[in-house]
Amino acid sequence: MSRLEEAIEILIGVFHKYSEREGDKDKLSKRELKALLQNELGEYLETQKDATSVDKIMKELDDNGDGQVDFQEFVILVASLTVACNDFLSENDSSQ
Ligand SMILES: [Ca+2]
Ligand SMILES: [Ca+2]
Repeated sequence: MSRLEEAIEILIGVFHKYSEREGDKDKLSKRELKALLQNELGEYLETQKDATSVDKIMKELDDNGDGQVDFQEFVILVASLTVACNDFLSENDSSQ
């Protein structure tokens, strides 16, 4: 398996590790989302310590308005973080 394929599998695995905890096993409740953000994206999302930003992220991600974050909605967060991270790394490169 290539590294990218592996990364995709990891992404799916991480999502389900949290989505299976309660309620719908294919969707993240607010509590599940919060746990995922804190445990898996703590370095990227410092602000997650404060509960209002979990609310905000939930609202932004919940495209279909069902109060839960499904995998499709979750990958949008990952994609935008990946873009932000890439921008950050490129900026750092050019300043050297
Ligand atoms: Ca769930
Ligand atoms: Ca949703």
